[in-house]
Amino acid sequence: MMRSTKLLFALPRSGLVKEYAPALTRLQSTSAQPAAANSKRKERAMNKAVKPSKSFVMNMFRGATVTEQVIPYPNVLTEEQVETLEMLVDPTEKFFQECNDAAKNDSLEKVDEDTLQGLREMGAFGLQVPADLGGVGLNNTQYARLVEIVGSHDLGVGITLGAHQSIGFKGILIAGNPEQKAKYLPKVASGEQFAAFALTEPTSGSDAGSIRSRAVPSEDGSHYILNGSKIWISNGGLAEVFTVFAQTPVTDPKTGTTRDKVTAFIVERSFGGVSHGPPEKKMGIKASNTAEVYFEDTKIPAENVLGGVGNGFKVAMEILNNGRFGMAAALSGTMRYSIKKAVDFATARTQFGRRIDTYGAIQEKLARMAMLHYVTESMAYMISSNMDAGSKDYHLEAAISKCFASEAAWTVTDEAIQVMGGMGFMKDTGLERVMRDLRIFRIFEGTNDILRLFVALTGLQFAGGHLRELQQALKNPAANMGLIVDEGAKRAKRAIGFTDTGKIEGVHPNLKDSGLLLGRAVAAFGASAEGLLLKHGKQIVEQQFLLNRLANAAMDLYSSMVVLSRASRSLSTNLSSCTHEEKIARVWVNEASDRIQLNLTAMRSATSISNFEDLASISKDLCENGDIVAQRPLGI
Ligand code: MYA
Repeated sequence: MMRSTKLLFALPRSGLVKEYAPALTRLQSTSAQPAAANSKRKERAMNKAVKPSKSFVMNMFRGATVTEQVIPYPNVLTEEQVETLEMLVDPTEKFFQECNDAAKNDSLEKVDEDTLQGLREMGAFGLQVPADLGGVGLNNTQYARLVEIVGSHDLGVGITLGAHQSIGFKGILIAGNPEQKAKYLPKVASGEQFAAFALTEPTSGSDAGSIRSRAVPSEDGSHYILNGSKIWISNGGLAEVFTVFAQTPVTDPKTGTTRDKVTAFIVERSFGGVSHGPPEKKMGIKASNTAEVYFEDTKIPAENVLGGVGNGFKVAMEILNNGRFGMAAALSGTMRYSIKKAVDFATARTQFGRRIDTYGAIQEKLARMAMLHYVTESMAYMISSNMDAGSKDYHLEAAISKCFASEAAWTVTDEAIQVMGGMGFMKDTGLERVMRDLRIFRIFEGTNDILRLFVALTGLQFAGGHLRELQQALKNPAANMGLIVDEGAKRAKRAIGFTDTGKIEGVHPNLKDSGLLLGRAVAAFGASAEGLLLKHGKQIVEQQFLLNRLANAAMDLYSSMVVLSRASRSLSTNLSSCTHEEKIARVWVNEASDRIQLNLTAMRSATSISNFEDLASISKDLCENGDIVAQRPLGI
């Protein structure tokens, strides 16, 4: 405390006020420049009061390492839950090896009925539905382990099952009332009826709040009439039960004004007026059904409103947040499959008189593939465990895991094909289908681009809330000395070039240096986030070149924390693979730390900023021209 106080006075309080007050005001004032309505909404959101969060990622944005959810690496399963899982893992693995043919499903563009029936018998349609409602009653961590098996064998089947339970009826599970659960969950858990999640529309993809489907209440309030159309709905041609999002008129009791807000509904095909288009022809996950779904004067009983009238956007976000870790789990299974193929090939193939796994070029590929897999798997189970432990603060982590996993699985499978050379390119090797299947994962369930913006803006909103707290505190320093001292000390240390010690408690001594690197990187990240807020104020919402880099740095920080934590646990428990994991963690954190520095520097370097301006202008030239602008070198 003595030291902090001294440092606070190194930057006199008047200096703190002088330096930060105008910028803090910029954070609160309304924007001078015109902005789209959506941006205006986001700018307003930057003013929201700050709620405390246990999320490691959220707190990184204010330069703090809050490790409650990340260290020690969580292990939530009871002995009984492990036993249940043990009873399920082998039969599931065996089923996919012996009864499912991914190549056949892909070429037939559907999952054959025998496979579906086998999955029903295994309970695969209701893995997380409580046992008393006909499901298997697994928690998120147990579910992740089974989903990993599905992902390692057949992503088309994975999406059929995932669109059904990870998003299709997940809303009923997490936001349904007891009557809704009792009525619908048994039928969907048994697989007797398929479920689907109907959000996306022709004019509403990433901008989920802009849907146009509309449900109008009847005069007596007993039902709604729904009209609208949805596109690219997984299981859309198969489902009997839909979670549908539509605009409904909502009257504000305070002002008496009525405006449209999104409401979620449980819609049965049997309600009438529900139809669908033909199965879409897709690049991958061909075995899963994707179709347009139309609602024409569909009569929905009022009791089928899910999560309250006008709360549909939040319901949609909660469903998506809740399911995203599943993608990381499934894709860590996919990576395992691709890596095994590459390793089998590399250890059997001889060229220039040596096995190719003895060459550095191949070694680097295999090692990087293993690292990407390790990070993804560590994230999946860290998040599932946090969720099982009751955390509500996992949204940013889940979004990061989805982005990371979908990019890592793409890279890993691409590199597996590269290791295998011409053999990797052959259809029979089984990687070509996986590559096609994987492409959609960077697009659906929130594109990686939109999720990066979501991570960066939500984190900045949180950091901005803390800055405003500081501003309020500075108005009454006597009453807020503690906060002012802590925050002032942090900034004063930075001002005199003093680097935080960066120590993260709980990291194994063997990985001490990596822990220090990460701690320092978090402090630098917090300073950069604050710098962005002070420089741009609420206009930061328009700075996507910067937000992207901030999100990339956030992903590197979280991935580093996760692997350090897992490897530390393995070292502490002397797991047989602990030295292998230690090497992975060390290399990952070293390299991530370099990337973080690059990204943070790019956000403030004059050259990068000028590059961003040029890039925006190059893109504008293209779009204005409607084609490539540069003349052909031959002139013809
Ligand atoms: S389904 C379709 C997927 N579609 C999307 O994911 C849509 C992406 N868009 C969005 O998420 C939102 O529109 C974004 C915000 C993020 C762009 N959690 O003004 P706002 C709150 C909690 O920023 P917008 C598919 O692909 C926010 O704080 N809250 O909103 C099938 C604010 O609150 P308040 C959130 O700019 C895939 C309010 O909302 C979140 O309009 C099939 C407004 O915020 C959030 N995330 O948009 C996959 N976002 O008002 C199958 C915003 O209080 C599964 N908010 O300030 C496969 C599984 C794996 C396999 C399994 C095998 C078994």
